[in-house]
Amino acid sequence: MELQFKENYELGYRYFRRVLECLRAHHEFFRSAIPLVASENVPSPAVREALASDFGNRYAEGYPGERLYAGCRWIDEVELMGVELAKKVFDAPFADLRPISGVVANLAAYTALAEPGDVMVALAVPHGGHISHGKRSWNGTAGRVRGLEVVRYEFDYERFNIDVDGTRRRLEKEGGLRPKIFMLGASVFLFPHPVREVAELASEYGAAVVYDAAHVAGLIAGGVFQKPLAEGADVMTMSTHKTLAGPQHGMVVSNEKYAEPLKNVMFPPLHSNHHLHAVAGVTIALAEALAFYHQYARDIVRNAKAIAEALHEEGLSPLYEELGYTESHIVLIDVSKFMGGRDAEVKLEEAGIVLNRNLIPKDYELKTDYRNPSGIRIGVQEVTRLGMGPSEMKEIARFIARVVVRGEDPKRIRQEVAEFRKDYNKVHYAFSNLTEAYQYIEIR
Ligand code: DSN
Repeated sequence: MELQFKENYELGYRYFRRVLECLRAHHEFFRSAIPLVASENVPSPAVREALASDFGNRYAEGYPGERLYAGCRWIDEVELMGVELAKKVFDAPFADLRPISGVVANLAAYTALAEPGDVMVALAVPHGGHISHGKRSWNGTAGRVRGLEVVRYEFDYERFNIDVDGTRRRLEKEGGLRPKIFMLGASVFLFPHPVREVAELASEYGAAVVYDAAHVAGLIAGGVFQKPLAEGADVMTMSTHKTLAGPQHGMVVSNEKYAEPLKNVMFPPLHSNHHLHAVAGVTIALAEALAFYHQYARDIVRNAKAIAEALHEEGLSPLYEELGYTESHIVLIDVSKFMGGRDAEVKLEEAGIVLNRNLIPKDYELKTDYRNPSGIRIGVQEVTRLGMGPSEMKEIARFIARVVVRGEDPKRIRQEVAEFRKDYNKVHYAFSNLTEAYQYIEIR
């Protein structure tokens, strides 16, 4: 028995050490890499402090001020500040910070606004829609978990946007469909969605408009994208860690009409506890948004356009040049002249450049395997937060072209990427940035 205890201790200790080694290695990698994944960001040191706080060890079921737990005095105060800030930043009558992710925020909207079997119109995943908007046969959350019947919007490839008239015609032609929700928002989100037109179509069916702002929440907060609620959306869902650089969490804001239904599904149906350390982190991120995002959001879009232009000059093919490439943080690039999107992703990671492969419009006709699509997706929100501007976008474009266009050995570029990154290790657009962006913090 003694021997068994000793063996278990040693085995446990080996795992313990290895986890900590992996954490440290991850930090080292990101400290010296170029992070271009469009759905990520680096939060401020204050957000990281909130994540490490004791809020993360407590329970606070219910809405702030109506808790079913003791010990929530400061938790309540923080969450109520978060609600106030979210209402102000997104100009919304109602806000709820309890969804623990963007997917759960969408699930809350589906649950509050529709019943299983109801119809929802959403972008297909290959058109940029998120998996949580997906239909049952694709294992999407809306179909598989909430039992919604998901039908897709018609899509205009020329404008990379929703074709509202085409969708109207198809709904009329198919007859009998009475959508309850028109979903907007996407994971590949280059240009603002036609919210007004979709809201008009939705009103013909008495349906609600939900706008998934996960990718563009920070841009909306900074006033450079579109204002979905003012343009006719009823509910706006989001995750809180992409262009809005908070911790991984979710949020819902809405007009008055849907406040009670949303509040009622957050607890008890969808959450017991709602990750209070993350709520504190979101509240800090919203305070930073209020103070800094008018500039941050502008800088993001300026950098996205700059990197697209620079990639074009380096011989790559960023899409939608005639539309100015993008109005968001995302650029979509066809790399098929040189290699598949998967190979580009792998080789670039070897060089220390982290981004995603992505389907691009021509893949729909070619029926390309989604595992090796023709494109890559870039997001510049994180490098912008590290203080980079248009001249750094040119340097990044050159690194990418050396790997993808000129076929240089990525391992030889890795060191140069690390050198380039040395000067960009502070988080900008934050109240306090004494700790480096990817600094590993030991509190054992
Ligand atoms: N799947 C993420 C993205 O990359 O867009 C969002 O959840």
